Amino acid sequence: MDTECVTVTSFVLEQKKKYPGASGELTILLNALLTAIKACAAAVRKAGIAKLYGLAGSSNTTGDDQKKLDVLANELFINMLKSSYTVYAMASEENENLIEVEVPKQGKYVICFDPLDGSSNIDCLVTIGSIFGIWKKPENAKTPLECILQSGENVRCAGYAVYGSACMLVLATKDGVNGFTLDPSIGEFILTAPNMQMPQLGAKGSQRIYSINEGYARNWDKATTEYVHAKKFPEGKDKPFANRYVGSMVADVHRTLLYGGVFMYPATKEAKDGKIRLLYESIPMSYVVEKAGGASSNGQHSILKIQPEKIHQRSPIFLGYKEEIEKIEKLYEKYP
Ligand code: AHM
Ligand code: MG
Repeated sequence: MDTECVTVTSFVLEQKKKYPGASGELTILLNALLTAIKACAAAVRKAGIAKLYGLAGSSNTTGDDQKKLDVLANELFINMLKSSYTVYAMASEENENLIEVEVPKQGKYVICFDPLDGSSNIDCLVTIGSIFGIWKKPENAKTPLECILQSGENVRCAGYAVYGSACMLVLATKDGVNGFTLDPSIGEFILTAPNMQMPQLGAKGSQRIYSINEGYARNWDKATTEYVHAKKFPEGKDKPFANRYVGSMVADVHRTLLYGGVFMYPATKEAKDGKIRLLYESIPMSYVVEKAGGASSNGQHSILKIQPEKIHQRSPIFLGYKEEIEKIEKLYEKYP
C-alpha cells in the first residue's frame, strides 16, 4: 500500500489551513457524512445477503415507493449528521418536511441530501449513489425553512458518492473538485482524482454522448426534440453523439464529468418541471459540474441561479459541455 496516500480527512484538514479563521465545523460535518456514506456502501455491497432488496412498504413524499435501502440510507444520514453537532436543519428526499435538529445538537450548517439516488436500479445491481449539498445557516434567517431554501450560489460544498464497480466520493468546493476512492480494506477514501476537470468537447479523450430517457420523446418540448435530433443527425462532417442512459443521475452525471457529454432531464407534457429535484439533486450535481469547468441550465440560465421556494421543488435540467448547454439555451430562446 502507498504509505503516503492522501485520505479525504487529511485532504479536508489541509484545505482548512487555507482559511485561518475556520472553526473546523465543516470538517467534522464531512467526517459524519463520510461515516454515513461508508455505511451505505457496505449495505449496498451486502444487500442481497442481508435481505435488503425490495420495497419497504411505504412511499416517500414525491410518491416513489421506498426501498429498504432507501430507508436505511436515510436513517444513517440523519443520525450521523445530527450527532455531529454541526447541523442546524436538513432536508432529505425521503422526508416530507425539513428535519430539525434538537437545540443542544445544533450547528451552523444546513444540508440537503438524496440518501440513495437511482433506487429503481437497486435490485438489479446497477450503479446507484448518494447526493448532498451543504450551505451555511444565514445569520439573519428567522426560520429553519429560510435556511434550507437557499440557491446554488451560496453552496459551501457539494458532491456525491457513487456505489458502482468501486465506491467513489466526489467533493466540490469553491477551490475545485476532487475524487476519492474507497479502499474497503482500510475503510478510507483515498485521493485518486485530484482537481477533476470535465474534458473539453473535441479534446483528446472527450466523448460525444447525450444522456436522456428517450422513451419520453413524444412528450418532449420542441427545444429538446430539436436538440436530440441534431445529436443523431449532425450537419456536415460532425459525427453523431452516442446515447447512454443508466437511469441513476449519479451514474449518468459521473460519466458526463469523466468522459464528457450532455445529461438531460427536460420538462415533459406530463411533468412540466421535469423530475429531478433542485435542492438535493440538481443543485449539488450542477455545482460539481460547473466547478469542474462544465455548465448547467434549466433551459434559460444556470441551475445555481434558481431561488428554491419549496423543499421538493423540481426543475428541468441540462448539464455538461458548455457549448452544448449554450445550444440548448438558444433553442429555448427560439421555442420559448
Ligand atoms: P430517485 O431519487 O427516486 O431514485 O429518482 C431520481 C432518478 C435519477 O437518478 C434519474 O436520473 C431519474 O430518476 C431517472 O428517471 P426516469 O426513470 O424517469 O428516466
Ligand atoms: Mg434521487
